[in-house]
Amino acid sequence: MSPSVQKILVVGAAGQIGTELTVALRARYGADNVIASDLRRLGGPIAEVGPYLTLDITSRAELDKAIIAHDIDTIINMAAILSSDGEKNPQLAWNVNINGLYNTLEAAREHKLTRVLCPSSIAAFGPNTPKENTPQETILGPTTMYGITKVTGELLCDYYFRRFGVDARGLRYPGIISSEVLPSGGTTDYAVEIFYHAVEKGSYACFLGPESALPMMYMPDCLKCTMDLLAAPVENLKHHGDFNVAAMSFTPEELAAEIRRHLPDFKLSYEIDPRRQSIADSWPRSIDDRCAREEWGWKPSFDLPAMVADMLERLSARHNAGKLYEAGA
Ligand code: NAD
Ligand code: AKB
Repeated sequence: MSPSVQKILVVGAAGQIGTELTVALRARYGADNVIASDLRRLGGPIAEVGPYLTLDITSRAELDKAIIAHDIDTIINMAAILSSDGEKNPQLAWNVNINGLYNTLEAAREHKLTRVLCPSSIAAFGPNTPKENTPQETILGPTTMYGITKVTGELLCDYYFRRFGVDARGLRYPGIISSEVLPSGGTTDYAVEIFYHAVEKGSYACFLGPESALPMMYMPDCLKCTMDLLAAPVENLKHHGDFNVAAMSFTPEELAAEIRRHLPDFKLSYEIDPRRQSIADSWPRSIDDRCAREEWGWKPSFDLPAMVADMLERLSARHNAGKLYEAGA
Protein backbone atom coordinates (compact mmCIF):
# COMPACT_ATOMS: atom_id res chain seq x y z
CA MET A 1 0.00 0.00 0.00
CA SER A 2 1.36 3.49 -0.90
CA PRO A 3 1.70 6.22 1.77
CA SER A 4 -1.09 8.81 2.00
CA VAL A 5 -1.08 12.28 0.48
CA GLN A 6 -0.24 14.96 3.08
CA LYS A 7 1.39 18.11 1.65
CA ILE A 8 0.25 19.08 -1.84
CA LEU A 9 1.72 21.56 -4.34
CA VAL A 10 -0.86 22.65 -6.93
CA VAL A 11 0.85 24.03 -10.05
CA GLY A 12 -1.35 26.14 -12.36
CA ALA A 13 -3.61 27.05 -9.42
CA ALA A 14 -4.86 30.27 -11.07
CA GLY A 15 -6.52 28.39 -13.94
CA GLN A 16 -10.10 27.28 -14.55
CA ILE A 17 -9.67 23.96 -12.74
CA GLY A 18 -6.72 24.81 -10.46
CA THR A 19 -8.64 27.61 -8.72
CA GLU A 20 -11.58 25.46 -7.65
CA LEU A 21 -9.42 22.38 -7.05
CA THR A 22 -7.21 24.30 -4.61
CA VAL A 23 -10.28 25.32 -2.60
CA ALA A 24 -11.62 21.75 -2.58
CA LEU A 25 -8.24 20.25 -1.63
CA ARG A 26 -7.85 22.74 1.22
CA ALA A 27 -11.27 21.74 2.52
CA ARG A 28 -10.22 18.08 2.51
CA TYR A 29 -6.52 18.20 3.48
CA GLY A 30 -6.34 21.48 5.48
CA ALA A 31 -5.55 24.96 4.12
CA ASP A 32 -1.92 24.92 5.29
CA ASN A 33 -1.29 21.59 3.56
CA VAL A 34 -2.17 22.79 0.06
CA ILE A 35 0.31 25.22 -1.51
CA ALA A 36 -1.10 27.08 -4.52
CA SER A 37 1.31 28.12 -7.28
CA ASP A 38 1.14 29.60 -10.76
CA LEU A 39 3.22 31.53 -13.26
CA ARG A 40 0.65 34.30 -12.78
CA ARG A 41 0.50 36.14 -9.46
CA LEU A 42 -2.22 34.55 -7.34
CA GLY A 43 -4.78 36.75 -5.62
CA GLY A 44 -8.31 36.59 -4.20
CA PRO A 45 -9.53 33.79 -1.97
CA ILE A 46 -6.68 31.43 -2.92
CA ALA A 47 -4.03 33.84 -1.64
CA GLU A 48 -6.07 34.85 1.41
CA VAL A 49 -6.81 31.37 2.72
CA GLY A 50 -3.57 29.39 2.43
CA PRO A 51 0.07 29.38 1.30
CA TYR A 52 0.83 30.40 -2.28
CA LEU A 53 3.82 31.22 -4.46
CA THR A 54 4.81 32.17 -7.98
CA LEU A 55 6.33 29.23 -9.83
CA ASP A 56 7.30 28.51 -13.43
CA ILE A 57 6.97 24.76 -13.91
CA THR A 58 9.49 24.84 -16.76
CA SER A 59 12.15 25.77 -14.19
CA ARG A 60 13.39 22.71 -12.32
CA ALA A 61 15.27 24.94 -9.87
CA GLU A 62 12.08 26.80 -8.90
CA LEU A 63 10.21 23.52 -8.48
CA ASP A 64 12.94 22.00 -6.28
CA LYS A 65 12.98 25.12 -4.13
CA ALA A 66 9.20 24.93 -3.56
CA ILE A 67 9.31 21.19 -2.76
CA ILE A 68 12.04 21.65 -0.15
CA ALA A 69 10.67 24.88 1.36
CA HIS A 70 7.18 23.41 1.89
CA ASP A 71 8.10 19.76 2.51
CA ILE A 72 5.89 18.70 -0.42
CA ASP A 73 4.99 15.01 -0.92
CA THR A 74 2.43 15.37 -3.75
CA ILE A 75 2.30 17.51 -6.91
CA ILE A 76 -0.86 18.20 -8.89
CA ASN A 77 0.29 19.72 -12.16
CA MET A 78 -2.51 21.75 -13.77
CA ALA A 79 -0.19 24.06 -15.75
CA ALA A 80 -0.81 23.72 -19.47
CA ILE A 81 -1.40 25.47 -22.77
CA LEU A 82 -4.76 24.24 -24.09
CA SER A 83 -5.84 23.13 -27.57
CA SER A 84 -6.64 26.38 -29.35
CA ASP A 85 -3.76 28.39 -27.86
CA GLY A 86 -1.49 25.38 -28.49
CA GLU A 87 -2.18 25.67 -32.24
CA LYS A 88 -1.29 29.38 -32.09
CA ASN A 89 2.00 28.62 -30.32
CA PRO A 90 2.93 24.91 -30.56
CA GLN A 91 6.46 25.52 -29.24
CA LEU A 92 5.11 27.05 -26.03
CA ALA A 93 2.60 24.19 -25.67
CA TRP A 94 5.43 21.64 -25.94
CA ASN A 95 7.60 23.53 -23.47
CA VAL A 96 4.95 23.98 -20.75
CA ASN A 97 3.07 20.70 -21.19
CA ILE A 98 6.05 18.39 -21.73
CA ASN A 99 9.03 20.02 -20.04
CA GLY A 100 6.79 21.05 -17.14
CA LEU A 101 5.61 17.46 -16.69
CA TYR A 102 9.14 16.07 -17.13
CA ASN A 103 10.36 18.40 -14.36
CA THR A 104 7.46 17.27 -12.17
CA LEU A 105 8.20 13.57 -12.70
CA GLU A 106 11.97 13.95 -12.30
CA ALA A 107 11.46 15.98 -9.12
CA ALA A 108 9.07 13.29 -7.84
CA ARG A 109 11.68 10.60 -8.54
CA GLU A 110 14.58 12.46 -6.94
CA HIS A 111 12.68 13.76 -3.90
CA LYS A 112 10.85 10.40 -3.53
CA LEU A 113 7.43 12.06 -3.53
CA THR A 114 4.32 10.09 -2.63
CA ARG A 115 2.25 10.98 -5.71
CA VAL A 116 1.91 13.06 -8.88
CA LEU A 117 -1.33 13.85 -10.70
CA CYS A 118 -1.36 15.48 -14.13
CA PRO A 119 -4.52 15.53 -16.25
CA SER A 120 -4.75 14.34 -19.81
CA SER A 121 -7.68 15.22 -22.06
CA ILE A 122 -10.07 13.93 -24.69
CA ALA A 123 -7.58 15.78 -26.93
CA ALA A 124 -5.40 12.66 -26.67
CA PHE A 125 -7.76 11.17 -29.28
CA GLY A 126 -7.73 11.97 -33.00
CA PRO A 127 -9.70 11.71 -36.23
CA ASN A 128 -9.20 7.91 -36.52
CA THR A 129 -10.39 7.19 -32.97
CA PRO A 130 -13.87 5.59 -32.76
CA LYS A 131 -16.14 8.61 -32.17
CA GLU A 132 -18.93 7.08 -30.11
CA ASN A 133 -18.36 5.52 -26.69
CA THR A 134 -14.60 5.81 -27.22
CA PRO A 135 -12.91 2.94 -25.38
CA GLN A 136 -10.04 3.24 -22.89
CA GLU A 137 -7.66 1.33 -25.15
CA THR A 138 -8.00 2.49 -28.76
CA ILE A 139 -6.35 4.37 -31.64
CA LEU A 140 -5.13 7.76 -30.37
CA GLY A 141 -3.44 9.72 -33.19
CA PRO A 142 -4.13 13.32 -32.10
CA THR A 143 -3.57 16.02 -34.73
CA THR A 144 -3.04 19.01 -32.39
CA MET A 145 0.18 19.85 -30.53
CA TYR A 146 -1.92 19.92 -27.35
CA GLY A 147 -3.14 16.37 -28.01
CA ILE A 148 0.39 15.19 -28.83
CA THR A 149 1.61 16.58 -25.49
CA LYS A 150 -1.28 14.85 -23.70
CA VAL A 151 -0.50 11.42 -25.20
CA THR A 152 3.21 11.92 -24.45
CA GLY A 153 2.29 12.94 -20.89
CA GLU A 154 0.19 9.80 -20.39
CA LEU A 155 3.06 7.64 -21.63
CA LEU A 156 5.58 9.48 -19.43
CA CYS A 157 3.41 8.99 -16.33
CA ASP A 158 3.11 5.27 -17.08
CA TYR A 159 6.85 5.01 -17.78
CA TYR A 160 7.82 6.70 -14.49
CA PHE A 161 5.48 4.37 -12.61
CA ARG A 162 6.89 1.21 -14.21
CA ARG A 163 10.56 2.23 -14.41
CA PHE A 164 11.04 4.28 -11.23
CA GLY A 165 8.01 3.49 -9.05
CA VAL A 166 6.78 7.12 -9.19
CA ASP A 167 3.05 6.96 -8.42
CA ALA A 168 1.96 9.20 -11.33
CA ARG A 169 -1.75 9.36 -12.20
CA GLY A 170 -3.88 11.12 -14.78
CA LEU A 171 -7.38 11.37 -16.28
CA ARG A 172 -8.61 12.27 -19.72
CA TYR A 173 -10.91 15.14 -18.74
CA PRO A 174 -13.69 16.04 -21.16
CA GLY A 175 -14.53 19.77 -21.60
CA ILE A 176 -15.03 21.20 -18.12
CA ILE A 177 -17.97 23.53 -17.43
CA SER A 178 -17.71 25.84 -14.43
CA SER A 179 -19.05 29.06 -12.95
CA GLU A 180 -16.05 30.53 -11.09
CA VAL A 181 -13.18 31.07 -13.56
CA LEU A 182 -13.82 31.55 -17.28
CA PRO A 183 -11.84 29.11 -19.46
CA SER A 184 -9.56 30.41 -22.19
CA GLY A 185 -7.48 28.96 -24.98
CA GLY A 186 -9.57 25.79 -25.39
CA THR A 187 -12.03 24.36 -27.91
CA THR A 188 -14.76 23.45 -25.39
CA ASP A 189 -14.79 27.02 -23.96
CA TYR A 190 -18.05 27.77 -25.79
CA ALA A 191 -19.95 25.57 -23.32
CA VAL A 192 -19.06 28.00 -20.51
CA GLU A 193 -19.22 31.29 -22.45
CA ILE A 194 -22.76 30.45 -23.58
CA PHE A 195 -24.04 30.71 -19.99
CA TYR A 196 -22.49 34.13 -19.32
CA HIS A 197 -23.94 35.47 -22.60
CA ALA A 198 -27.34 33.86 -21.95
CA VAL A 199 -27.62 35.54 -18.55
CA GLU A 200 -26.16 38.88 -19.64
CA LYS A 201 -27.52 39.39 -23.16
CA GLY A 202 -30.00 36.59 -23.88
CA SER A 203 -28.04 35.47 -26.95
CA TYR A 204 -24.77 33.82 -27.96
CA ALA A 205 -22.83 33.39 -31.22
CA CYS A 206 -21.21 29.96 -30.99
CA PHE A 207 -17.79 29.29 -32.58
CA LEU A 208 -18.58 25.56 -33.09
CA GLY A 209 -21.31 24.31 -35.43
CA PRO A 210 -24.77 23.10 -34.29
CA GLU A 211 -23.95 19.38 -34.67
CA SER A 212 -20.59 19.41 -32.81
CA ALA A 213 -21.18 16.84 -30.07
CA LEU A 214 -18.43 16.70 -27.45
CA PRO A 215 -17.97 15.00 -24.08
CA MET A 216 -18.35 17.46 -21.16
CA MET A 217 -18.31 17.44 -17.35
CA TYR A 218 -19.50 19.88 -14.66
CA MET A 219 -16.87 21.18 -12.25
CA PRO A 220 -18.19 19.41 -9.11
CA ASP A 221 -17.71 16.10 -10.93
CA CYS A 222 -14.28 17.20 -12.17
CA LEU A 223 -13.23 17.93 -8.58
CA LYS A 224 -14.70 14.62 -7.43
CA CYS A 225 -12.93 12.46 -10.02
CA THR A 226 -9.64 14.28 -9.49
CA MET A 227 -9.69 13.89 -5.71
CA ASP A 228 -11.01 10.32 -5.87
CA LEU A 229 -8.23 9.25 -8.24
CA LEU A 230 -5.67 11.09 -6.10
CA ALA A 231 -6.76 9.08 -3.04
CA ALA A 232 -7.36 5.69 -4.72
CA PRO A 233 -5.26 2.78 -3.35
CA VAL A 234 -2.47 2.13 -5.86
CA GLU A 235 -2.98 -1.65 -5.65
CA ASN A 236 -6.47 -1.21 -7.20
CA LEU A 237 -5.14 0.57 -10.30
CA LYS A 238 -4.44 -1.27 -13.54
CA HIS A 239 -4.14 2.03 -15.44
CA HIS A 240 -2.22 5.11 -14.27
CA GLY A 241 -1.84 8.18 -16.50
CA ASP A 242 -4.76 7.83 -18.90
CA PHE A 243 -8.15 7.12 -17.29
CA ASN A 244 -11.17 7.90 -19.50
CA VAL A 245 -13.79 9.78 -17.44
CA ALA A 246 -17.22 10.80 -18.70
CA ALA A 247 -20.34 12.57 -17.49
CA MET A 248 -22.43 13.91 -20.43
CA SER A 249 -22.20 14.69 -24.14
CA PHE A 250 -24.14 17.31 -26.10
CA THR A 251 -24.15 19.58 -29.16
CA PRO A 252 -24.48 23.38 -28.98
CA GLU A 253 -28.11 22.96 -30.17
CA GLU A 254 -28.90 20.52 -27.35
CA LEU A 255 -27.27 22.80 -24.78
CA ALA A 256 -29.24 25.81 -26.07
CA ALA A 257 -32.50 23.81 -25.89
CA GLU A 258 -31.80 23.01 -22.24
CA ILE A 259 -30.97 26.66 -21.48
CA ARG A 260 -34.30 27.66 -23.12
CA ARG A 261 -36.17 25.55 -20.55
CA HIS A 262 -35.07 28.25 -18.06
CA LEU A 263 -34.67 31.27 -20.39
CA PRO A 264 -37.27 30.73 -23.17
CA ASP A 265 -36.13 33.76 -25.21
CA PHE A 266 -32.47 32.69 -25.42
CA LYS A 267 -31.16 32.89 -28.99
CA LEU A 268 -28.25 30.87 -30.38
CA SER A 269 -26.50 31.85 -33.63
CA TYR A 270 -23.26 30.62 -35.20
CA GLU A 271 -19.99 32.32 -36.14
CA ILE A 272 -17.85 29.28 -36.80
CA ASP A 273 -14.13 29.47 -36.11
CA PRO A 274 -12.49 27.05 -38.58
CA ARG A 275 -9.47 26.35 -36.32
CA ARG A 276 -11.52 25.34 -33.29
CA GLN A 277 -14.12 23.57 -35.46
CA SER A 278 -11.46 21.33 -37.00
CA ILE A 279 -10.09 20.54 -33.54
CA ALA A 280 -13.58 19.64 -32.28
CA ASP A 281 -14.17 17.49 -35.36
CA SER A 282 -11.08 15.42 -34.51
CA TRP A 283 -12.31 14.55 -30.98
CA PRO A 284 -14.73 11.85 -29.76
CA ARG A 285 -18.44 12.55 -29.31
CA SER A 286 -18.83 10.33 -26.23
CA ILE A 287 -16.54 8.34 -23.90
CA ASP A 288 -16.57 4.88 -22.31
CA ASP A 289 -15.21 5.30 -18.76
CA ARG A 290 -15.71 1.74 -17.53
CA CYS A 291 -12.08 1.34 -16.29
CA ALA A 292 -12.35 4.38 -13.99
CA ARG A 293 -15.65 3.03 -12.66
CA GLU A 294 -14.18 -0.42 -12.02
CA GLU A 295 -10.73 0.55 -10.70
CA TRP A 296 -11.61 3.46 -8.38
CA GLY A 297 -15.39 3.68 -8.28
CA TRP A 298 -15.95 6.71 -10.54
CA LYS A 299 -19.57 7.83 -11.00
CA PRO A 300 -20.65 11.34 -12.09
CA SER A 301 -23.44 13.22 -10.29
CA PHE A 302 -24.44 15.87 -12.89
CA ASP A 303 -26.20 15.24 -16.20
CA LEU A 304 -27.07 17.99 -18.72
CA PRO A 305 -30.33 19.22 -17.06
CA ALA A 306 -28.78 19.29 -13.56
CA MET A 307 -25.66 21.10 -14.79
CA VAL A 308 -27.64 23.74 -16.73
CA ALA A 309 -29.98 24.43 -13.79
CA ASP A 310 -27.07 24.88 -11.39
CA MET A 311 -24.99 27.07 -13.77
CA LEU A 312 -27.94 29.38 -14.48
CA GLU A 313 -28.84 29.68 -10.81
CA ARG A 314 -25.27 30.66 -9.85
CA LEU A 315 -24.65 33.05 -12.74
CA SER A 316 -28.11 34.68 -12.52
CA ALA A 317 -27.58 35.37 -8.82
CA ARG A 318 -24.22 37.03 -9.56
CA HIS A 319 -25.66 38.95 -12.53
CA ASN A 320 -28.53 40.27 -10.40
CA ALA A 321 -25.98 41.44 -7.83
CA GLY A 322 -24.00 43.21 -10.60
CA LYS A 323 -21.09 40.78 -10.13
CA LEU A 324 -21.34 38.36 -13.04
CA TYR A 325 -17.61 38.45 -13.75
CA GLU A 326 -16.46 38.82 -10.16
CA ALA A 327 -16.61 35.24 -9.04
CA GLY A 328 -13.91 33.64 -6.99
CA ALA A 329 -14.11 30.08 -5.78
P1 NAD B 1 -6.05 26.94 -17.60
O1 NAD B 1 -5.45 27.40 -18.88
O2 NAD B 1 -7.30 27.59 -17.13
O3 NAD B 1 -4.98 27.07 -16.43
C1 NAD B 1 -3.65 26.71 -16.61
C2 NAD B 1 -2.82 27.53 -15.64
O4 NAD B 1 -1.45 27.19 -15.87
C3 NAD B 1 -2.94 29.05 -15.85
O5 NAD B 1 -3.32 29.68 -14.64
C4 NAD B 1 -1.56 29.48 -16.28
O6 NAD B 1 -1.16 30.75 -15.77
C5 NAD B 1 -0.70 28.37 -15.70
N1 NAD B 1 0.59 28.23 -16.38
C6 NAD B 1 0.87 28.35 -17.70
N2 NAD B 1 2.19 28.20 -17.90
C7 NAD B 1 2.75 27.93 -16.70
C8 NAD B 1 4.07 27.69 -16.26
N3 NAD B 1 5.11 27.70 -17.13
N4 NAD B 1 4.29 27.47 -14.94
C9 NAD B 1 3.26 27.50 -14.06
N5 NAD B 1 1.99 27.75 -14.42
C10 NAD B 1 1.74 27.97 -15.72
O7 NAD B 1 -6.22 25.36 -17.71
P2 NAD B 1 -7.33 24.45 -17.01
O8 NAD B 1 -8.52 24.46 -17.88
O9 NAD B 1 -7.46 24.79 -15.58
O10 NAD B 1 -6.65 23.02 -17.20
C11 NAD B 1 -5.92 22.37 -16.18
C12 NAD B 1 -5.46 21.02 -16.70
O11 NAD B 1 -6.59 20.24 -17.10
C13 NAD B 1 -4.57 21.11 -17.96
O12 NAD B 1 -3.63 20.05 -17.91
C14 NAD B 1 -5.52 20.86 -19.10
O13 NAD B 1 -4.88 20.32 -20.22
C15 NAD B 1 -6.45 19.85 -18.47
N6 NAD B 1 -7.78 19.80 -19.10
C16 NAD B 1 -8.62 20.86 -18.98
C17 NAD B 1 -9.88 20.79 -19.58
C18 NAD B 1 -10.88 21.92 -19.46
O14 NAD B 1 -11.94 21.86 -20.11
N7 NAD B 1 -10.61 22.95 -18.66
C19 NAD B 1 -10.25 19.65 -20.31
C20 NAD B 1 -9.32 18.62 -20.44
C21 NAD B 1 -8.09 18.70 -19.81
C1 AKB C 1 -9.70 22.29 -24.67
O1 AKB C 1 -10.76 22.52 -25.28
O2 AKB C 1 -8.57 22.46 -25.15
C2 AKB C 1 -9.80 21.67 -23.31
C3 AKB C 1 -9.74 20.20 -23.40
C4 AKB C 1 -10.94 19.42 -23.77
O3 AKB C 1 -8.70 19.62 -23.19
N1 AKB C 1 -11.00 22.14 -22.71
